[in-house]
Amino acid sequence: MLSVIIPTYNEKESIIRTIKEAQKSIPRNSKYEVIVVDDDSPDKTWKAVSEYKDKRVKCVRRRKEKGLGSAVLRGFREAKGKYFLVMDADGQHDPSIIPRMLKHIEKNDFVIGSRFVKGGSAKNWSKTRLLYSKLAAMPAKSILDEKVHDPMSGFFMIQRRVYEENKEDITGKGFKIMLELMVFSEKKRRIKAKEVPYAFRPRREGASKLGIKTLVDYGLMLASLAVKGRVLKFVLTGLLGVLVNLGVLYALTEYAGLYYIVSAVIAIEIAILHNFLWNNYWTWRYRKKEQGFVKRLLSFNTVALAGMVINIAALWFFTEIIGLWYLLSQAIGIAIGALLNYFWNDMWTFKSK
Ligand SMILES: Nc1nc2c(ncn2[C@@H]2O[C@H](COP(=O)(O)OP(=O)(O)O)[C@@H](O)[C@H]2O)c(=O)[nH]1
Ligand SMILES: [Mg+2]
Repeated sequence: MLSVIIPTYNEKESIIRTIKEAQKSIPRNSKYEVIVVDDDSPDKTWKAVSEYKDKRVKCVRRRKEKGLGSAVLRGFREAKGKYFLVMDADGQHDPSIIPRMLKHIEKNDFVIGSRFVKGGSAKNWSKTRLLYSKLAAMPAKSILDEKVHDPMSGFFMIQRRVYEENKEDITGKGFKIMLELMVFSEKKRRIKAKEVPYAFRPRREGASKLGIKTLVDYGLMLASLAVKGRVLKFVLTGLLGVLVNLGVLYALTEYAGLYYIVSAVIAIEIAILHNFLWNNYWTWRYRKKEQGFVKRLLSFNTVALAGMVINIAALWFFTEIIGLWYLLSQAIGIAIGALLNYFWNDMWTFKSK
């Protein structure tokens, strides 16, 4: 059975049309239910839904809780299907791709309605809006293993088990539930996602609820997901690498009797190799990597060394030219080096296939 979950807030004008359109798109022989989760909308969206007499359609009217993310989670909790589909009420998500989504869901964990793969579009968007949207998607892509062009899509289908596996972790505070689900899934196993293109349509009635606050929430959510996922692993690896570096430096100098500068060069290289192995087998573990092992190793090594040069350059620049205290300059240098390493490795060394 397919459970279609539609969160609503003040969508009286379009909800019924959206439900009808979705019903028409679901293949005749498929069992389904539609669950509208409404946050006690002042325009009485809940009433419109309950007056729509169809046993397969139900409305959850939440009186206390508010928010898109938690509404979708509520829908998941109510859902009885093997597959869950989430879509907007406002007509932006074209349900005619549902049959294609259903075709792919058996073999995938996520099937994503995508504006940004071939065949997909967001025609009524201005160039700037499109650019913003793609920019906002970039950090989201970098915290995912699976290659996804539209990680912020609100139109997606999942296997029920994806929800079951992650229901303890997921908060619903952010409004990008799919992204949250993907990040938490990828902490547990390799996932498979398929993007199905569709043409994003203009909102039919009413107004978007997303404003500046949403943007801030999005930033916070990304930061928290990053810390819980890949970025934390990357930082931990780096810290462990420092210990390895110091240990090898000490051992080679004290026990092997090497000149300490020679020990340091060897220690740096060993620490880089150490970091590479952790990042390859842990931080970016589940990503299907495009480059072979040796190429990855060389790429990782190159950016690590380049990062050190840039670190020293920044130390010099901020101390001599800007006049900062040298330890502060060094902290800035380390930060710049770490960012360079992270993004280089994400976009190049461990680039996804
Ligand atoms: N239950 C519930 N639904 C919401 C809330 N905010 C937005 N929605 C619904 O979530 C969907 C997406 O919201 P929308 O404003 O269209 O976002 P946009 O498409 O990004 O502009 C629509 O169906 C909204 O009615 C909320 O706080 N609670
Ligand atoms: Mg919308």
